[in-house]
Amino acid sequence: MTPQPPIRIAVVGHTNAGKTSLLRTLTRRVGFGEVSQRPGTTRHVESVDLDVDGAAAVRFFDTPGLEDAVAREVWEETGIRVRDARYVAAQPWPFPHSMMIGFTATAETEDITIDADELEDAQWFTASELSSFGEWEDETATFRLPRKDSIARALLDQWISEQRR
Ligand SMILES: Nc1nc2c(ncn2[C@@H]2O[C@H](COP(=O)(O)OP(=O)(O)OP(=O)(O)O)[C@@H](O)[C@H]2O)c(=O)[nH]1
Ligand SMILES: [Mg+2]
Repeated sequence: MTPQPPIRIAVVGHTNAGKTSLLRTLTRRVGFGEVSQRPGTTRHVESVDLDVDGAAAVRFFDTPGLEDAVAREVWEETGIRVRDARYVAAQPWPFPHSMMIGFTATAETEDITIDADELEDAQWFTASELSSFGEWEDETATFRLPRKDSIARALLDQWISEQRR
């Protein structure tokens, strides 16, 4: 019988939640990856197999914590350094196997250098500037807010109300 390829499972979650430790336990490989009390320990995706009868039945992928992924993506796509990434909410996304995950973070630098393959534009706006943007449906507006049912809008609305306090 031809061996079946292993089931592939990625372990994704907050930093320092015990992702690498979980995989060490599940696969009984005490030397897998690096475990520490510090956040941001796992820096790259790394796989580890769960063997059954000498063949890999499940291939797990350990991943960097979401907070690190946020900081790396913001840096790669805008050239801005951010810290204190904090999870706010998540939303299923209608493409297969996807989920939008919303974070806030504090910028440490302000200069923007966009990655033109990923972003069309990036700019800074104050809360009052954002409040004057048109609604998503208003095609006459120069700048429009995201749809009301989107996570992008929820993040913006939350941030605007915090700035007004
Ligand atoms: N009390 C307790 N501590 C745990 C458990 N699992 C992991 N830890 C501890 O939590 C800390 C983080 O564990 P890691 O496995 O490095 O967590 P991680 O999610 O891979 O972290 P990053 O790679 O930094 O995102 C370590 O000090 C672990 O010893 C658990 O089930 N209970
Ligand atoms: Mg880890």
